[in-house]
Amino acid sequence: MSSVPPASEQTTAASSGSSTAIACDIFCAVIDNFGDIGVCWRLARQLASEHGWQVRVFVDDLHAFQKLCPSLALDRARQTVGGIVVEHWHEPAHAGDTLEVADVVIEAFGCELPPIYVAAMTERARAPVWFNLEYLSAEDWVADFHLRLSPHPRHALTKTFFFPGLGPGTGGVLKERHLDAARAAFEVSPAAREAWWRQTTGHAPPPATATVVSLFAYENPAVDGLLEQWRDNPAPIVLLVPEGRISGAIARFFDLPSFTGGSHASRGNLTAHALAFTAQAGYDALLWASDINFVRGEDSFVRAQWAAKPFVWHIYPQADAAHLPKLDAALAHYARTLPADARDALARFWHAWNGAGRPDWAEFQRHGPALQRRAAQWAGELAQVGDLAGNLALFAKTQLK
Ligand code: TRH
Repeated sequence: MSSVPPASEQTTAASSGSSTAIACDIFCAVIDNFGDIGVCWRLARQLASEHGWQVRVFVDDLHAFQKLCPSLALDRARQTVGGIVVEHWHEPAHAGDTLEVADVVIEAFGCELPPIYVAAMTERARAPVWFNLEYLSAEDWVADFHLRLSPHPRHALTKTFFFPGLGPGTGGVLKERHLDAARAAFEVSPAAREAWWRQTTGHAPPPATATVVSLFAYENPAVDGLLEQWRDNPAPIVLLVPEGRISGAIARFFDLPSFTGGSHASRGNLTAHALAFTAQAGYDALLWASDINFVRGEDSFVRAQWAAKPFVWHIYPQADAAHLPKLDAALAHYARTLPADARDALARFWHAWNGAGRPDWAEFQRHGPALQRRAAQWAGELAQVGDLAGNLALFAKTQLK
């Protein structure tokens, strides 16, 4: 499956809540951070709002979820948020208060479904469409494994592997239908920009001579050298740091006890604002308001690509450096048509940010115009692979016919 489903296949949102709507259960075990629930929640919202599916999310960590979705109650076993049912999946065997099996079952990132739920799946008149939604990887093998089937060893059930990816033949990545229009509206509106800066940082937008950088990253020893380079940069740098794992290093640089939301600091040509963690829907505006985005993990990495600005990826580190081929695979797509010198500079910077070398900001900036052009072009190329939710919904519908 390599293209966006035609509009006629997609526009079923009006059926939301009706008894004919496709029911979908998404199971999400949070390993760490926000990406597991971040991806599941974005997918859930899109399947509900754009495809009219009745979605239920089982998630085992409501605290992580609440950071992305502040209206979530921590003490409720079952609640409805924005039309989506959220079940606190509090033990591996738990499968909801009432054991209903959906038409489509998505097991995210290899989490194991409750055995009682799998048993109930076998009793359904028609077996549900069962997906194992994998982590995103830009590696070439992904297209070969996308949509491969895995028959259950004991039951008459088949699981389909659904692989997100950046290239043709993969499941693509999540992209809401309204996203480009929302970004364009933000970018052409000085009033929206002004309001965003005042609300998010408490300050007016910086002058056009400043380079605005958003910084969402894991702990990273390379940040100290980068902060020094920003401090000594000939033109102003405005740094926007959502509070999190890198905040301690920023605080140390500025000799502050902490750098939590609402903190500000300056040194030389560097001004930094700490931002409170926003609800998920608000994160895109941070990327749109910035000139260069440092992102991490999976979901913010994807959002940076749709923001069409140059970005630097702090990939989720894995044992035995298993993440490094994934980093290079992403670079191979993203940097494909860049002139050789800009491509090398980008690769050096990404590698340095991921532990190999020292990031050279001046070199990165020198290639700014080429990187900006490529970022915009790449967003167009990536869109050709199709939106993951649309691709998944289309495949599920063909199975349910
Ligand atoms: O939090 P992450 O590091 O998640 C990671 C990855 O998903 C990784 O692949 C996975 O193996 C690991 O978790 C367990 O980064 P990611 O994927 O970017 O998720 C962050 C989410 O947080 C994303 O949905 C954007 C959201 N977010 C907000 O909602 N508000 C904010 O202020 C910020 C900074 C992020």
